[in-house]
Formats: sequence, C-alpha cells, structure tokens
Amino acid sequence: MAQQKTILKALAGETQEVPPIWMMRQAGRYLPEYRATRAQAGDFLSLCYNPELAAEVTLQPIRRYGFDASILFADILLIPQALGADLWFVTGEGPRLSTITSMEGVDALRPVGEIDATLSPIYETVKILASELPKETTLIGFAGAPWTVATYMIAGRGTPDQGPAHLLKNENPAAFDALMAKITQATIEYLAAQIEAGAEVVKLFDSWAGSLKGADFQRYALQPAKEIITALKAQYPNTPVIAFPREAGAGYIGFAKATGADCLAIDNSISAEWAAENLQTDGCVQGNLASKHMVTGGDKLVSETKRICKALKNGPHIFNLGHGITPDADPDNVQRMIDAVREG
Ligand code: 1CP
Repeated sequence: MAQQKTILKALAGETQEVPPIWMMRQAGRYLPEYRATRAQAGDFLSLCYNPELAAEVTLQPIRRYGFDASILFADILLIPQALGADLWFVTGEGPRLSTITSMEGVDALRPVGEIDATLSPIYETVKILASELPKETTLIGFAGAPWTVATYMIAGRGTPDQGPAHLLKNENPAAFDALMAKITQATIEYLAAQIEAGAEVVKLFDSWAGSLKGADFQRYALQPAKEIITALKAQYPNTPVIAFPREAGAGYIGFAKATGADCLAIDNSISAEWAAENLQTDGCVQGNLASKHMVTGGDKLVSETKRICKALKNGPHIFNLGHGITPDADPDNVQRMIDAVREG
C-alpha cells in the first residue's frame, strides 16, 4: 500500500500529529549490543562488508527502540575505497586514506563502472534488511556528498577546516573538479544500486558543507546534490531523497527546491523556529536536537525535544538529532527522547 509508513508520509509532505523518529548513527558504539557485534566482526570495515552482521547492527536499534526508520550500516568512505583509495581506521582516532593531490591521482582511480566489485556486500545488506525489517519501518540508504567525500580523499583523514581540500580546489581546480565529477558519478551508481536492492529513501550527507562559502557553496554543495538527485529521480521518481548540507546556515534556504530534495536534514546551529519559517515552507524538515543531550539527559533533553516538536508541528517533520549520536551517550536518554516526542 502506498505511503502507509510514517516516514514516507512525512517525506511526501504530510503533517502528522506525532512526528516519526530516527537518529543519525543510531547503530553505534553507545549500544552494548553494537560493541559486541563489532568485536565479533573484528574491526569496523569488516563489519561494514559483512552483510549478516551489518544487517544485525542495523536492526539492533530498531529492536531496542522501535525507531520509524532504519539506516543502512555502512560508511561514506566506502566509495573512496571502491574507487581504489586505501582506507583504514585508527582506533580512537578515525579514518585514514591514501591522499589525492593531483590530476595523476584522480586518473589513477578505478572507473566508476567497477565500484560494484567492492560494494556488492553493501547491496546484500540492503536486501537482507528489506526482508527483515518490521513492515512499518522505512529503510534508508545513504552516501556522502561529493564535497565531503573529496575532503577525506584529499586530506587522507578528517580535518577541522577541510584545509587540504580548499587548497586543491583553489590551486588545481582542474584536478579538484575531475575528482568531484568522479565521486558524483560513483555516488549516483551507488545510490541507484541501493534503491534497486530495496532502499526506500536515500540520504546524502554533506557533513562539511558549512566550510563552503558563497559561490563555492553553490558550485560544490548545491550543484552536485542537484546532479545526483536529478539522475536518481529520472530513474526512481518515487524514491524520496533527504539532503544534509550540514551547517549551511542561510544556504539551507531554497536548497531543497533547487536540488529536488524531498527533505532537508538540519544541524543544531539553526533554530527549529527559524527552520519552520524558512525551510519547512518548501517541504519536510528533519533534525535539530543537539547530540550532547543524549549524554547529559535530564529535564533539558525533554524540554528541548518538546520545543523542537512544537516549532515544527505545523508542517512535515521527522524527529532526529542535528548530528550523529556520540559513543558516550546514555542509551536510556534515547528512550527519554522518544517518550518525549510520542507524549506530545
Ligand atoms: O568505531 C566504530 O565502530 C566506527 C564508528 C563509525 C560508525 C558507527 C564510523 C567511522 N562510521 C559509522 C557508521 C556510519 N557512518 C553510518 C551508519 C548508519 C548510522 O547512522 O547509524 C553513517 C550514516 C555514517 C556516515 C559518515 N561517516 C559521515 C557522515 C555523517 C556524519 O557523521 O557527519 C562521515 C563524515 C563519516 C566518516 C567517518 N566514519 C567513521 C568516523 C568516526 C567518521 C568521521 C571521521 C572524522 O571526520 O573524523
């Protein structure tokens, strides 16, 4: 039956009395059952490429909390790896990749047509989830947006200011543009394959969009999102897309309309009241609760949760955090947040 799931209703523009809920990084280290399965897999990448165990960790927060959506367990850095970059994770520090600093580096990457050789286990995970999720739960696939993925491919790691990527963009725009074009094509392929495997919604994470200013924001955040969404909508017109140009500030205004996204995910640097006035007029809005409340809890968690629900209650809304839940979060606070949303 069409549009019975609460998440799909919100994405179609419906205003609901109680907003549906999911949480960025809902499968993750704050959950003891995740840590156990990750230990069983060996390391993080082995977990991503093991369809049974990746499906298991995706299902864990659904079993524990009954979220309305589940997000595929994988990572945005699998695309660079599929394109031929070396990728590894340093415990306690984060990802490391071989770096790209020239046109030769871009030319040495694998053709986009070859990414499925690496990524097929991910599509297998999606297939398992499509058959095992409760019928009311929506399955979200995802990828990193080209700028954010490029920042890691150029620097070889997470960076506070994305300095190396800005440098390549400014000093060797031909190489930078070639890299962006390659990631854009790979992302279209990757998300299309996730949809074919059973993803009902896809989300594009542009975690570092906030460091692109003015014309750069238009060119490297908005345009690639538009290109990806246009290509996906041509093949899958009924699959909703969520865009997350994190910390875009005023750049959020008009972003959904300009790119064709069905929903804007918002961080916590803007207010829900501002989002209601400036963004929700164009469609569904998701996000905004600061992740720190999942660590600190208490009355403030409940009052902030209710404030966000109230501010966004007159339009399509999916309750979520402004960024991923952190490993030091208390699993009981997640339940408190869900109760606060559902109590109204
Ligand atoms: O140690 C562990 O178990 C690994 C921690 C972890 C997890 C749980 C990483 C490493 N990635 C993930 C899963 C993940 N990553 C998901 C799964 C689904 C879910 O939300 O539950 C998703 C959607 C991502 C997306 C992702 N990975 C982003 C975009 C969203 C965001 O958080 O801004 C980014 C930037 C990454 C890169 C990455 N992967 C992992 C880490 C620690 C990072 C950030 C690195 C950094 O910048 O320092």
